[in-house]
Formats: sequence, structure tokens, C-alpha cells
Amino acid sequence: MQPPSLHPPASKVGITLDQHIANQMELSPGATGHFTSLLYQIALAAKLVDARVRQAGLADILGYTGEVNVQGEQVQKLDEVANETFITVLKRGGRCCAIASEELEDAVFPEGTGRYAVTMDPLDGSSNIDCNVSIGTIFGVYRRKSDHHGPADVGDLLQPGRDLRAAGYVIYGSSTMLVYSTGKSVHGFTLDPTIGEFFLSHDNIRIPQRGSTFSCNEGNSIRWDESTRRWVAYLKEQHKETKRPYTARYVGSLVADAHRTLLKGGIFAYPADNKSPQGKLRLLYEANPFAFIFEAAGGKACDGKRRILDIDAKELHQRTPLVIGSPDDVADFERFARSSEPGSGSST
Ligand code: AHM
Ligand code: MG
Repeated sequence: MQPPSLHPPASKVGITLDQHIANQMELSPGATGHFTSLLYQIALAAKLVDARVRQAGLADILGYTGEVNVQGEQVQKLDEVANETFITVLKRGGRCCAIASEELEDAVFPEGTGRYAVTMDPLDGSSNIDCNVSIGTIFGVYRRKSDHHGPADVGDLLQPGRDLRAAGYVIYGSSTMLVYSTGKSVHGFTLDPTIGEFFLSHDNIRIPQRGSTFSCNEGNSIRWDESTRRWVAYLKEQHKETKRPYTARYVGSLVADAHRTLLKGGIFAYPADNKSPQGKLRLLYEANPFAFIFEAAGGKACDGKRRILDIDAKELHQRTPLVIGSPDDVADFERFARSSEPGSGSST
């Protein structure tokens, strides 16, 4: 059987991201345009960051990441540039009242009466820049909880993932793509760098029910619990009906690993281990946006025990184990995790 095409039908070829966002908002009764303009701002910031990422290879030649460039000016690191770009664009846009960023210890509260709170990892996987591996931006958008006539507060950011109004990511890879969801469906856009426009390239992304690839840092296996070790051993066993053994793929750049998993199916896991008992990845700006996208695409997202989107957010930089992927593959992970619970009596 032919796999379903990821590309848009002829009637949708040539749709830009801005048109797509506008069309989606027309379907929301009572929309004020604030949410639409916030998404436009995120797309603009992504294009600005993309331009800088594309210059990163010139670092040693022109000094983009060195101490001083050829003009003798101090040069910033790319993750700081990405952070400042997003914050400047969002502040100027006037729709955002609160920002949590991986790059900043504390939240930022732009002045004005913006009605949305944004969580973001402006440049995830930035340790990969030096070797030309894909990196990305991750974002989540919440409706403000506090009264928009007064100051925003951290509670506007500490909301559970199930209350996200939109989430997305940008992957700066062999091409640049922006993938976003407002909860019902997931759409991907590819940047045409010659004109600086994102065009719909992946309409209504649906993750396969089961995949044949697993993605995790097996170098950590000595620190994993027994059930996680048994789960990976299970994936490597021979069993034709369940497509085992699975293939391993691990870039070490969340956006790249998650993007591949979303398109091809399978599972990505960054479980807890005895070095990081709460997991490594961050709930607000890494796990929640991807959990929201994977669920909207028909997948699942859990921390091994709970649905990611139901976890209470208590701190801006809270960590969580993260398991995302095809529903059947995540269900397998959960089955192994349950088998380790006291009294389960199971030997999965
Ligand atoms: P970062 O936010 O410091 O870039 O770290 C997050 C990255 C993710 O992109 C990736 O999934 C993970 O860390 C890889 O971790 P490890 O090197 O431990 O496998
Ligand atoms: Mg990160």
C-alpha cells in the first residue's frame, strides 16, 4: 500500500503561512486578530533567526561567534541572538504580556495589554551548531489568565499544556520549516529562502499509528531504571509482526528527532535516569509544545506515567521525562513503565 502523501493537494499549493493562519482564524467566531498577529510575529522572528543560522558556518571566517568580528565589534552567541530576536519582536508586536525563555532565568513581562503568554526555547540543540546539525525553535502560546488591564504575572505562564492555544517549532535544517498547531490539526510550512516566505508543504500531518524507529540516548542506559532498559531490549528483539527489531535514530537535537518521529512514526524518549531523576527536558517550552503537536497529529505524549499535557507547571524551568510518538509505540513504553510499579505483578 502507498503511504499517504505528506504534500498538500493541488488546491492548496502556494498557500503561504500568513494566508493559512488567517484562514484558520476566520473559522473561529469572535476572533479579534490578536492571536493571528502574534503568530505572524513568531513567524517573522523565525525568519530573522533563520538568516543568522545560515551565516553560522561563516563563524570562523567572519567572527560571528568569536569574541570580536571583522569590524572589531563584540559578537554574540547564536542562542543569545535568537533569544533577543524573539523577545524584541514579541515586545514590539504588543500582543504578548509574558514570555518564558530557556535563555532567561526570569520571565519577561512586556508593557501593554497583550492577551497572550509565550513560552519558548529560542534555539534548542545549540550545542549542535558547530557541527552543522539541525537546530530549532520551540514555542507555546497561552491565553493570559490575569486581567489584561493590570500587570501580567508568572501564573500566565505556569499553565498546564492542555490549555495551550497554539504550539509549534521551527527546524533550521537542510531546509527551514515551521510546523504549528492550534489544537485540531498540524501543518508544516517550508521557507523559500529566495523570497523569505513560508509555503504550505505538509498539510494536516498525521503520525502513523505505529512506527519502526526508536530515538533515545542509549549512552544513558546504565542510569535508566530496569523497565526502560527492558523496553529498549524489547525493541531490539526479532519479531516480524510488530516490525521489530526497530531502527535507532538519535540526532541529539530535540526538534530534529521529534520532527522525524512526527513524519515517519515511531518513538522519541528522554526518560528519567539516576543523574536526572526529573528528566532532562523542560516542561514549559520543550515538552508541552511537542505534546500538544503530537496529540493534535494523532500521537501520544507521556512522562511514563502521566499525560504530559496534564502535568501541573510549578516552575518556569521545570524538567520532565518526555516520551512522544505513534500511539501504539507510546502505549508500549507505558506498559513497560507500569510493569515496574510495585504490586503490578507483571513481567512484560
Ligand atoms: P539544550 O536545550 O541545552 O539545547 O538541550 C536540549 C537538548 C535537546 O535538543 C535534545 O533532545 C537533548 O538535549 C539531548 O540531550 P543528550 O545530549 O543528553 O542526549
Ligand atoms: Mg532546549
